[in-house]
Amino acid sequence: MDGDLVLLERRGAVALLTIHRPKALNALDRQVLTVLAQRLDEVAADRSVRAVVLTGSGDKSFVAGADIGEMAQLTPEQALAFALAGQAILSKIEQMPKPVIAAVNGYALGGGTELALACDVILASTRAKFGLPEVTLGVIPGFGGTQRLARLIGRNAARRWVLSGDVFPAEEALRLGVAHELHAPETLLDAAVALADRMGQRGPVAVAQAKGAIVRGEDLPLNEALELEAAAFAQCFRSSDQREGMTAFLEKRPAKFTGE
Ligand code: DAK
Repeated sequence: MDGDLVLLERRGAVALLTIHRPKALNALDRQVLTVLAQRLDEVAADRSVRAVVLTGSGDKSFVAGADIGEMAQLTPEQALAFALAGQAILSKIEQMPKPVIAAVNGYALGGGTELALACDVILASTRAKFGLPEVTLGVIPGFGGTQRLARLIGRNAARRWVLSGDVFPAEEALRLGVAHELHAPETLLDAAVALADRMGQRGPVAVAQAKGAIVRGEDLPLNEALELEAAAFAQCFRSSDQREGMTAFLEKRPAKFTGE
């Protein structure tokens, strides 16, 4: 069934999405992308979900890229539509008002690295491998890789990855700030769920406003980005979460946030 291509499990307030196409190392074909978009809409709309973890099925691969067999057949017009569809899904992750953590459990190549880069946090297995090998196939990264990677690690380091197509070990991703933390393969998922759970316990309105301010502010000059931050800060004061968070502190008790 199509729905099985991206499994959705609940771990308390955390939604765990697992890309499940093991015979192709979880490569992203059109069906997987369609189901992933649906799953992301589902978890975004579900108010009981406070944070999301995204991972790949099995112990070998997070996502081994866009599906090469499918891409091989594309006309230039279809390639444009494919790239735009992939970019739209990654934008869903960036614009979702909830934290999304990538648990990179193995190969994250091409579209796999690009998918992880759209997430808020990347936790990687010590066995993970990252890279943008598109130039080895005669194309360029099409799901935002040339843009998000350069913004994150600087264009100099990004050129090293993109122009060579080399595959990099998890330690290099950590050194460059692509991955936030490395974990043993057996503890990676628990660490990702624990971090997502912690983020999910914070004030949901504040978390959403903070994520939005970081993502939207990145494209703005500093003075405009600071205005955006001030507006987001003020927006928190329209929430009961703000009153609850501060009252709870003053009353020396844990806050009970509702996301209102
Ligand atoms: N697509 C389709 N099938 C894939 C795949 C992929 N990306 N990666 C692996 N598979 C399949 C293999 O074909 C194989 O299938 P069978 O032969 O068993 O039927 C199965 O998964 C197991 O793979 P291997 O036998 O190759 O396993 P190994 O352990 O030997 O090697 C590997 C693992 C990850 C090193 C190797 O599979 C590999 O190099 N895979 C390709 C990695 C790659 O190049 N990924 C980047 C894809 S390019 C754009 C939009 C998007 C993109 C670009 C442009 N526009 C529209 C402009 C994005 C591009 C990419 O992501």
